[in-house]
Amino acid sequence: MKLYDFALAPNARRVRVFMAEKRLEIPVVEVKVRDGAMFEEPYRSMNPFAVVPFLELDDGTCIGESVSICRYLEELHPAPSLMGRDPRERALIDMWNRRVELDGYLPVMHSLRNADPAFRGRVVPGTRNDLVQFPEIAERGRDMLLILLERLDAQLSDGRFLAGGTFSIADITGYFMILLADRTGVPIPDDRPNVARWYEDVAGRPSVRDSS
Ligand SMILES: N[C@@H](CCC(=O)N[C@@H](CS)C(=O)NCC(=O)O)C(=O)O
Repeated sequence: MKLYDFALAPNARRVRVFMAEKRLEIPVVEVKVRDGAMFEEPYRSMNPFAVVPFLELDDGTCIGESVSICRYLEELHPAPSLMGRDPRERALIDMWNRRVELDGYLPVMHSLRNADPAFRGRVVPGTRNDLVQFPEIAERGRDMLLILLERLDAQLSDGRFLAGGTFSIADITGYFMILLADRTGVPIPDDRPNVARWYEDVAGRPSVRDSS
């Protein structure tokens, strides 16, 4: 098995944190994303969506999508569990991970790509074209993030982690959402103390500290 990675990429870091929590060591191939290596062979055939991360199995199968890679690793190595130990836990963790990913991580990612000049011509991940950057998308991404943070602050008022008392994939997704938001100039608002406390807690985990 090999993980195709780019050290600075938040989605690749999500998988590396997941692996570190499970103490998994998988050989890593660094793809030079800034040079557009993912559009070249052999990477293009391995992952036609031209993004990292992706996981190559020993039989040549390639699995893209950070959450799908994590799902595969969780099933091979169930302990410690990061995606739930029974149907109830699995559903709740999946629910929080989806809420964070759909309502926060993706809007913020689109916000960054529509605001930062470094993403001109690269507005959609895994593409190079002349799509224009829309400031309105950047702004709406920030609006969506702030709505989500209000909801997460309420959720975190009586639990240490997003899906309750146990660290899970939802916390990993949430942590990188906050990092991306910071890059768009939106820090955690002062009136979201539970989010701030949770973020510091997650940031202090060795798996997270060592993933950069
Ligand atoms: N939904 C995919 C997104 C993967 C993605 O967007 N990866 C970024 C790095 S964080 C990438 O490879 N971008 C290539 C580009 O900028 O064109 C996942 O969760 O793995």
